[in-house]
Amino acid sequence: MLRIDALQAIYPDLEDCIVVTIMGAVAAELYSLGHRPNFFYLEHAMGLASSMGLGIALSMPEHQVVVLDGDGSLLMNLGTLSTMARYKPGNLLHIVFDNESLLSVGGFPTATSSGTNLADIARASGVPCVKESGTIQSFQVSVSEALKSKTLTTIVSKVEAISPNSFHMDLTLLENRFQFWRSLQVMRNQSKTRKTERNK
Ligand SMILES: Cc1ncc(C[n+]2csc(CCOP(=O)(O)OP(=O)(O)O)c2C)c(N)n1
Repeated sequence: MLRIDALQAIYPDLEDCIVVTIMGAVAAELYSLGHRPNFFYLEHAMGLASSMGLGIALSMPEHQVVVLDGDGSLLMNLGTLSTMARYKPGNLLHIVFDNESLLSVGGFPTATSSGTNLADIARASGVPCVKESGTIQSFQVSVSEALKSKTLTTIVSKVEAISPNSFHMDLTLLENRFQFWRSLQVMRNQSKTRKTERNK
């Protein structure tokens, strides 16, 4: 399975979600499908996309957050699984694309290529719903079920270690940062207005 095909299959589901990705290949692929102000591509801070997604999910419980992670990044911050499991935000979906490699920096093999099972680690960490998928169809179904379930879910999806045609993104980190922050503000204000309307 190619990660770009998996992303394309779930792209419509992501449109209204708050999306945080790791840097490199997955960021470039999502960007190539169409950037949105509610997408943040976390540069430099390898391993921390899930931590950032957790913080947003906890502070914006009425909004769905999706984190697009990688095996190398998750292996650098395995404690994130225990922390996510401790707080269990039902509005957080954690997707791990496991290509068994540090693809974005040349393709060095990671521990998942020699037996480490990230789904098992997520289960043992206490993540309430953990799924594994190796086909586009099962991936799409898992994502759509997770988004409906209101249960913290980690989906580990094996993908081929194939780089995007281009890593170019015509968006600087700072521009992305301010645009994303404003987009979260708009979402927050909209839900405040809806709450006020309901209470009238
Ligand atoms: C602390 C830190 N170490 C190393 C890097 C360099 N680096 C950037 S992306 C990357 C690989 C990420 O691997 P993975 O999460 O498996 O995603 P993939 O590139 O395979 O899609 C590395 C090592 C970094 N940005 N920060």
